[in-house]
Amino acid sequence: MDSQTDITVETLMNSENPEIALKHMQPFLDMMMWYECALMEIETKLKVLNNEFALQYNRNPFESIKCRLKKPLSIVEKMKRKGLDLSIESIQENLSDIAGIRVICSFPEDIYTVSQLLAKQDDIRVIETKDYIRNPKPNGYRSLHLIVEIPIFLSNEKKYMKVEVQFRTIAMDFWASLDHKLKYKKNNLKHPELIAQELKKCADTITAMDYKMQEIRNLLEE
Ligand code: 0O2
Repeated sequence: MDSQTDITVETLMNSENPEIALKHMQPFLDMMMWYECALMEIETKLKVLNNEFALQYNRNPFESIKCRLKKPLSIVEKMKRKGLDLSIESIQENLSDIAGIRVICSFPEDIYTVSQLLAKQDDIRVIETKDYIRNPKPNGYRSLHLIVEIPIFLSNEKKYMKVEVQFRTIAMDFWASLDHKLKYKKNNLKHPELIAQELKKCADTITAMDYKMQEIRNLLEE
């Protein structure tokens, strides 16, 4: 480990000398830039697929994509929660959701089509797949998560960076944003269990609707 990278993010946050803090901040800023580049790479790959589909099959495999970089404070909180050392190396090794991209599709089938097309590209390494569509979470959460590694080409090196790609339908995304509110407001609610039950029912209803709409789409395309 070189003299810069063994400075932890925590030390940086506590530093009373801004110049020293900025100097030591550089490895962290570099790392965030690498993640941002990785996001751009995946976003471009997805856009290429979308353009190709639009031209060849007259249909878009996804409706929208949203990219996000985890906030530095959330990175520190997550590392602390997991009881991990806050070095740059440890952050890269232990967190796989610093760079996140959400792909919103119209139909469940499209999720598998796009994710497979992305996963089979020869510069992508799939590290982990969590299929919460085939195996929904008990609260009703459904999405397909891929943790992938993608190379980014810097001026003098090639680096593999991890990106979490979440695929879900429009309805699943709508549901997840409401469910996200429950997670943060749970302690201030009068009847959190009741809300959770109602959300679970909604999850099941929208799933049935997603598959029904897919059936109709397939009939229309026959
Ligand atoms: P945020 O604010 O969206 O970033 P890990 O991240 O690996 O430590 P875990 O639980 O093994 O934790 O990962 P998992 O299940 O793959 O979930 C990662 C992300 O999926 C979450 O990130 C959410 O974005 C989303 N997610 C997972 N489960 C749910 C759920 O029940 N409801 C909703 N709305 N989203 C979910 P963060 O960091 O939790 O949140």
